[in-house]
Amino acid sequence: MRRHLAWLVAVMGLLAPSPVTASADNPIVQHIYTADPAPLVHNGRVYLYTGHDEDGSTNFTMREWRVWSSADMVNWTDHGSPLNLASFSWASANAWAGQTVYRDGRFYWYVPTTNRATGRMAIGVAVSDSPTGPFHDAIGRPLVENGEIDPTVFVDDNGQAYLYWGNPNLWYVRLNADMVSYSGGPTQIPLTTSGFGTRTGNASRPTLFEEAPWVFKRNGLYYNVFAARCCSEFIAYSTAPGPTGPWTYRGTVMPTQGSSFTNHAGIVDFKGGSYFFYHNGALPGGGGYTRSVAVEKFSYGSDGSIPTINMTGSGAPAADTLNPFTRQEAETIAAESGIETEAASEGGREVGFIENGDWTKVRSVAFGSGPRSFTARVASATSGGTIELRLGGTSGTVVGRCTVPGTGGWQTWTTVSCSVSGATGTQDLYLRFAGGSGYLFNVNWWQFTA
Ligand code: FUB
Repeated sequence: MRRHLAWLVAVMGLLAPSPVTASADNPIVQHIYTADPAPLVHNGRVYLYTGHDEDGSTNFTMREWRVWSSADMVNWTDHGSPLNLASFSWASANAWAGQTVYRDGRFYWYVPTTNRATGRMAIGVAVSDSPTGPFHDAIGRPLVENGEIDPTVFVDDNGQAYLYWGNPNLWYVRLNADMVSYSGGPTQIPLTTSGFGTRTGNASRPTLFEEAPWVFKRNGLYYNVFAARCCSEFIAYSTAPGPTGPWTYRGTVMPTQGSSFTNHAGIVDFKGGSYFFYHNGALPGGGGYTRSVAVEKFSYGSDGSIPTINMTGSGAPAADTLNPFTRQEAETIAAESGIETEAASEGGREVGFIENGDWTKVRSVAFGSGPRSFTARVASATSGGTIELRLGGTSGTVVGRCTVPGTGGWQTWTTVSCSVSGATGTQDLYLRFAGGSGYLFNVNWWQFTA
């Protein structure tokens, strides 16, 4: 998807106090449309599992799931798509809202998708030894199927895991320790107005619960954060003393905002902060079927309550700094304009489809007393161009210029270096790409030298 961010910067500037940086960092993924965020914290990183609204989607056209990760909540690495409809031999359409959980060294990704044989939505489960995949269908058939959607999985302190899902109802099953089978049958959680709020004007749905449950436990209290009312949805929550209830409605988390008629929440604690993930239609061309994932930081009340959280263009503050003296993937990005990512022949992904004036931004880069040189892994089937290293903005101070030659192919990689001066302290770094017309070059990774 080719797009430019001037419009986004202007619009998001209206939603939030003007950030110090020169661009909006929410939505956190800006080169494709994403939806239905499900964060997972593991070994000092937050992994973010999302859906992918295809360009031009007009009715939840979604064929694959995507993975992103971050060590600081602002710079997100694109890990591509390790799971798609073809991963499930029985699935025919609708790669909708899932969640990944970790247990005993493996990652289990629960997803709703259409069962070709029945034409109904079913819940599948994929498994991997790595949070970024590859994932494969764990059982070769739906784990559970009743035409309802949006699985969330929670493992209680005693090891009992629960799979919840539903729209229009709310169901759970007790998962076995293998995470790919369950004991007992699906059980319905009573949708009472005391438990899930009161909806008016819809006799068949008297409570606010619509879809997208997100169940977790904090300080002994069980939370169910869900998409409420339709449409447009808002995010609400209920709490309970146990994993199956009884639930008490606690109110709004995120009001209806952001030009998508759905919303979908995911919540984690990370590096001392609490973070609320959601989606909206904030990117150019965005809307109800072309959504984008965003994040806000928040604090629980002393009574465990979740405050009202509004969508912003600035997003979360950095939870950490980024070390430029270790190899950084070019596809680790806080904001961008014009670029895309694709698989690199050397492994991982690269930033590609770069044209003159495109850029990527990396936030909170800890330069310390200042690097002396910059190295990048690059390839170009044309005559290359220049990587401009700028501080604070796309027209900020240039601290280095690296020439990228033609290498004879888009996957013919070479390493280029250039000197750097004037980059000290912790600053936002912009890699601005310059050259002639057409595609210039690809970048796999970069690194500064002290
Ligand atoms: O993304 C498809 C569907 O839209 C999800 O399953 C729902 O939660 C809503 O976000």
